Amino acid sequence: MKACFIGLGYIGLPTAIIAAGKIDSVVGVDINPDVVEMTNKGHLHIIEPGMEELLRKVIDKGSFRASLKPETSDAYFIVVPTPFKGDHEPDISYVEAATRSVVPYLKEGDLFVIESTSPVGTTEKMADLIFDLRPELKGKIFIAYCPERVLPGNVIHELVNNDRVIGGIDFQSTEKAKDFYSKFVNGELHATDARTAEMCKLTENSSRDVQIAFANELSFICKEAGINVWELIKLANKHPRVNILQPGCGVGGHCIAVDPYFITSCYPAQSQLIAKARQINNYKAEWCVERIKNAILKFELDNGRKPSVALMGLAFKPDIDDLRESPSKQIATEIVKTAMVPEIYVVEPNIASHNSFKLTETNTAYDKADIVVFLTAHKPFRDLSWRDDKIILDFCGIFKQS
Ligand code: SAJ
Repeated sequence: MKACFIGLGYIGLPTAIIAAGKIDSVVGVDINPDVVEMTNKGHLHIIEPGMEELLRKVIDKGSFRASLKPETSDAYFIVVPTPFKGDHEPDISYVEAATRSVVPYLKEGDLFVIESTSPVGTTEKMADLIFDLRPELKGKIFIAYCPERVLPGNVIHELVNNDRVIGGIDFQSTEKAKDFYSKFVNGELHATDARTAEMCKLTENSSRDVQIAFANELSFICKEAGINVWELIKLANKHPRVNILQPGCGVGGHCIAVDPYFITSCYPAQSQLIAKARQINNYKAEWCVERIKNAILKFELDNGRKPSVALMGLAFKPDIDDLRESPSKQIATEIVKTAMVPEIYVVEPNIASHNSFKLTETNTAYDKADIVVFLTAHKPFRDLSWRDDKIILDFCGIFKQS
């Protein structure tokens, strides 16, 4: 059995490596020559704990190799990005290009799977494309969609143990794809059709976005009502059937803040709640900026001098070094640019340096600043003690005092 993975990013590379631990031969394809060279030398170009050791193992075993071009295989996996074009419209041109790149290699009995997050109908579109170019393969190859659900940082465990949803363009395709994934997935493999599998991925991340928006909306209401939102949510969650998430600075990363648009751009009239949740979560960062600016103004009026400000955390969620689409970074950028204060200390304990922010160590910033703004709930911040001599804006629940 030989498998070919197109796209060696945050999902494609780990999946190819883990599959190579269980099957004879895997070729991982990427258009970036640096990625291919690095990977073949046993170096990981992404950050994922434990993955580099696994990469070296499968290279030594002879079951994994990276390449710039696809090769004749028994199964092909499309794991490339689906970015936006225009106003949050999904752009499936990478999926299409990756599909075109494997079409010449396809033969009777092969399996073709899309893993990339995709708008509903993409798998059927790619099936049409394949059969347009290779009509003799109609009914003779197996085509399915199988989204990933792993949490970055815990990929080795989740890739193997999470349940997966697998949807073929027909029953035989679903079964063939299930058979492949069963070689390295211990979680249950749930069979469905391609459109449901595509929608399932979008639904999972939209559901979380909507739930976080509810928590963020409560934070706006509680600020007006003079109620501690953290205490409110803790108490409401004592109800046996209520489970409210936590408010924060907004929603970041490359998944939850992105995938809902795949629904809203295709079904605008039917997705009012999902669209509103996106707006609320985006607005949360602006609301935080306003509150910081107001606190600076009030300090100046009360003390007759401008305050120094500490901005604690840039990553999009706690205890990681990933700043992609981070609302904390967006807030810090805006405050550094517009707040006319003598000193701003930017703190991100998970990275050594940053090209636009001068970073300060956690305790130094906490000691020196008049106003301390908690943006991301990193562990070193959670270890700090409350200080009555500071103005603390706690947007991510470090002390949960206001
Ligand atoms: N957040 C809150 N409040 C909360 C929980 C999270 O504001 O109570 C914020 C975080 O601070 C962060 C954002 O939400 O900015 C997203 O973080 P996350 O940990 O919820 O999710 P991701 O983006 O790291 O990974 C998600 C996961 N999806 C779900 O939990 C439904 C993961 O399983 C998916 O594989 C991944 O998206 C993906 O690739 O789609």
